[in-house]
Amino acid sequence: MRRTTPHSPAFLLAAMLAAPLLAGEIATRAELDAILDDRALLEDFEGLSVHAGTSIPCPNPFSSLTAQPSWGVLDGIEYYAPTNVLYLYGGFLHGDDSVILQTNGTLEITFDQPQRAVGFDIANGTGNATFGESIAFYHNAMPLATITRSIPPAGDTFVAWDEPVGGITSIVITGTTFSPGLQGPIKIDNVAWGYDLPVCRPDITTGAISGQPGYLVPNSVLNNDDFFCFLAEFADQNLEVCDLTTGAVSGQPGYGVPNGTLTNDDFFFFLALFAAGC
Ligand SMILES: [Ca+2]
Ligand SMILES: [Ca+2]
Ligand SMILES: [Ca+2]
Repeated sequence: MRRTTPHSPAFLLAAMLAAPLLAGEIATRAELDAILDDRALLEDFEGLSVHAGTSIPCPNPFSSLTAQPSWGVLDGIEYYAPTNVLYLYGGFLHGDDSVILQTNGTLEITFDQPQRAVGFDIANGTGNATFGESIAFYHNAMPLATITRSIPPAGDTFVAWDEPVGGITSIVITGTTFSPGLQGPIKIDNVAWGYDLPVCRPDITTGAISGQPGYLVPNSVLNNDDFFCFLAEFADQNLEVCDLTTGAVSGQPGYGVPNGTLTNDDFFFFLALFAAGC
């Protein structure tokens, strides 16, 4: 069957250049929940009872693989403190008793799969010191964003990031100011994630010729065949492959969420995926 290419090379180049920036901070837990939808996983660290004001050291790194099964730690995520002890602390969050994961200096969170969006609470359990924290999000070695927060005594803050293209693979939280020369405590709780993205989303095929073996079978290689395969499937109105988003504007509702129709927005979204590489 003869295929038509819907766009000229000049159009494709223009589309590449017009591809929007592809990520944004999520302001509220309600917004994060809306993105994660029914895939949401929530780690509240309540699997172990910890008396208020006391702490229990945990394995470091801490994950479902290293924790006692009875602690009920969720799969797919690891917490690691590279310079200090990691422990579960019986503290307060939003004014209520809560078990909180705590360390000093630096805390690294790593996911088994790239995540569309991730968020969590950071608490300040002290009565008199303001915490300064920096929260850096990564896709593998590539920095995505760094958010800094000042958290007043006995307060808490919510931090979340949306990375629809490529996803978040790790987070590094650093206590920046507590007292001179001392990196501050890091206390996190209610970590939410669960929207796995394929490791290489724009890798959709092995070859570009419909009907050949390997067509629409990803091969862990991203090249022009994937691009031309997308074009062909787009021309054929293949929703399963090509419906990637509702709109083309990062941060708007529906960004990165399929909506059952194919428009230029889906095409731009794929271009952004392709340009981002793997
Ligand atoms: Ca908790
Ligand atoms: Ca491929
Ligand atoms: Ca669409």
